[in-house]
Amino acid sequence: MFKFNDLSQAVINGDTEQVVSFTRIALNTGISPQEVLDKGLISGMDEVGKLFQIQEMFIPELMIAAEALNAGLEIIKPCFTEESRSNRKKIVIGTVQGDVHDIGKSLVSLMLGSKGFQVIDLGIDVSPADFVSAAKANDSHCVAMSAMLTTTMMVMKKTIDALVESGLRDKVAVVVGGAPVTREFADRIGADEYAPDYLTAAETIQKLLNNPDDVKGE
Ligand code: B12
Repeated sequence: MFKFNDLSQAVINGDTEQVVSFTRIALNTGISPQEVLDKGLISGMDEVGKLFQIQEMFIPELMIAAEALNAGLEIIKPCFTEESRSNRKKIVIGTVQGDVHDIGKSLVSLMLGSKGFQVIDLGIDVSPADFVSAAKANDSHCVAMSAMLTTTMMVMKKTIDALVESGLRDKVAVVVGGAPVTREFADRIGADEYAPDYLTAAETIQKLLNNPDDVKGE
């Protein structure tokens, strides 16, 4: 019988082989991809975060755990099929400059893709200039930024400033997220929206792009 705890523990142990095998078992048992993600993979990574905080885990182990989680994600990805191809609005997404955390950003990316958006994922350590040129080159409707460090949060503000300078700010919605980011912070730096997790992120962006009047920057 499949137990979510076994999958979480495999993430904590950084055991890629087990993560892959338990993820497959869970999906074959008929458990929804959403549950496998939330109760297995992400809850394992949450525990890793706690162990890191109390110094029972260190950077190399964190990296191995992240790799194992990503292997599970690769198996789940195809389960999030697109709801419709009608929604081809373009979203440029990335983790801001100086920041290499990509798991949360990739989950947001995945959900947006499953909602039918065209997602241009710039990866990690993305400079304000790169966000601007990608938004311009792709004629994108939204720029979504992720930051996981208090030290990199302000790069979001720099990116918004760069969008203003390039004349693009009125044309693109800006959405921000990541563990240290709050709605209050998002308002303060002039973002249009904030979301605390990947599900809310996809819903929020969908609403925002379908109701452009709600875009605060306009
Ligand atoms: C895994 C991890 C790493 C891995 C990252 C591997 C990878 N491929 O991503 C590695 C080992 C590389 C790493 C490095 C570091 N890390 Co680290 N890391 C973590 C850890 C344990 C988990 C992060 C994670 O993946 N969570 C799981 C995902 C699913 O959650 P999430 O990222 O929050 O994303 C969700 C939401 O935030 C939201 N979201 C995310 N992005 C976006 C974007 C948008 C647009 C929206 C709307 C929503 C949204 O939706 C997501 C899904 O629901 C956290 C601890 C924690 N509790 O967060 C520390 C943590 C973020 N790291 C921390 C630190 C300090 C570091 C280092 C500085 C350590 C060091 N001394 O070197 C370096 C920094 C490297 C750098 N320059 O970026 C601190 C940050 C402290 C702070 N407040 O600044 C944390 C909080 C740990 C701690 N408690 O101290 N880390």
